Amino acid sequence: MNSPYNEALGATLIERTKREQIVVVGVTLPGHTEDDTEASLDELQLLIDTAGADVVARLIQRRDAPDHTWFIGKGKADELREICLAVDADTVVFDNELAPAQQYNLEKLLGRTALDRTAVILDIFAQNAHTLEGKAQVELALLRYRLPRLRRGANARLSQQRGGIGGRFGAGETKLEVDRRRIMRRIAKLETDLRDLQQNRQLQRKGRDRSGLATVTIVGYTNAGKSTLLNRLTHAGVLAEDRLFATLDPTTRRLSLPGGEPVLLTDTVGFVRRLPHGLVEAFKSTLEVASSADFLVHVVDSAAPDPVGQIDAVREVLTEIGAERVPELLVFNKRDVAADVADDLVADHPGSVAVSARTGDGIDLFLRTLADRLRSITTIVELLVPFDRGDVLASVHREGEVVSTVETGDGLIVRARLSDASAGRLAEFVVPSA
Ligand SMILES: Nc1nc2c(ncn2[C@@H]2O[C@H](COP(=O)(O)OP(=O)(O)OP(=O)(O)O)[C@@H](O)[C@H]2O)c(=O)[nH]1
Ligand SMILES: [Mg+2]
Repeated sequence: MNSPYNEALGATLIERTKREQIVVVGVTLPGHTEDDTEASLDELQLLIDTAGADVVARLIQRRDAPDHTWFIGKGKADELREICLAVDADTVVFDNELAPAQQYNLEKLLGRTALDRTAVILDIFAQNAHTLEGKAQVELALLRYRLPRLRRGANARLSQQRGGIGGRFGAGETKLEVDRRRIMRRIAKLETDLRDLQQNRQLQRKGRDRSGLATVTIVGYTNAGKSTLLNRLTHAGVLAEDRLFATLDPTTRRLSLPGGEPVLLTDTVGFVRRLPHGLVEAFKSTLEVASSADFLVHVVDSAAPDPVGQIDAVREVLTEIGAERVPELLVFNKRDVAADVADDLVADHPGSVAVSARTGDGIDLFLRTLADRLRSITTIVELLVPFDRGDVLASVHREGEVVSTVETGDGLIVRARLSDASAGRLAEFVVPSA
């Protein structure tokens, strides 16, 4: 397509991209290096790209503590204003979390929307939510983010500039009290809806537990290849793409492990550094598939700039959702493009495996390892089964592995490897261990 030639100017005008133009700001606080800040800004840039906007400039400042009013120093804030004018930016995004007052002050000074990383992540989640529950969870997180940021009469230029992430998240102008009440009502409604959905799911899960299958949840940093792995193992047909937070809603498939015992494998939402707390809170019911799982498969992108940092970030979120005690198998993925790194990581993390979910390399070993690990986490319990309870004996055989049986006068003493869930269901027959 030809660019339009402008007679009056005597120049060919290159059409400006329609995407929102963004300046990103990072602050290096004590305990961090400039490299940390750069890496974090790289990731923020990826997040912004995923949200559908372009980063046109970055600014970094080292500080002992955030400034109360501007987060960055006043001089730096003025510099930021100059940069915004020079590149004609629409929006400024801080990598650090801004307090509502800082956000407001910056918007007034800059004459443009000022946002933080949290807003960008919320925006991506909002674009990717598809199910009823996913949408409700995202909306809840959005409203909780917006509530303390409502302001009366923000400046005029801001209310004109709309659209893009800035338009969706800027402080903006509002009929304060009306909006506040409306938002609070909506939050209460969403909380009730989500509780209902969650109860529904718990009923379903109880039904699933009766199947006696172990539950395995795939967790990991966003874009690590979780969905690709689920697809490789079960032909689930889950959307996998080079995009952050492609998956928000859990998908569960049955997977047969070598040795025969099937498990239920679930793929779910990915994690990222500094995942907004409000989002984790809102996604509690979705994230429950991790905390209630018998076992976690933790997928790591070996080709990422800092795989170990990603592992730490994932473990932080796992702790936040109460899943830190669930046993985990580390899987270093994308071995096809980062063989050396993947192999080094395996050497550093005993018991882990390296795979390529894309090519299938290492998948056999992964499945055997998973089967072994699952066997070892199920405990051996002793049950006293009355002779007339053939049904109980049958479920022990179906759900676990019978190690030995001995006949006594009262019934059959059965020693079996059972998952905690199965042992719990058969509690009335379990002989308490001394
Ligand atoms: N080279 C290579 N690329 C892979 C491999 N596994 C996944 N990918 C690519 O990595 C990108 C992310 O894969 P997904 O499976 O969507 O990752 P995910 O962990 O589900 O990501 P989210 O759902 O967005 O958190 C896609 O472009 C995949 O094709 C692999 O083994 N090797
Ligand atoms: Mg996915």
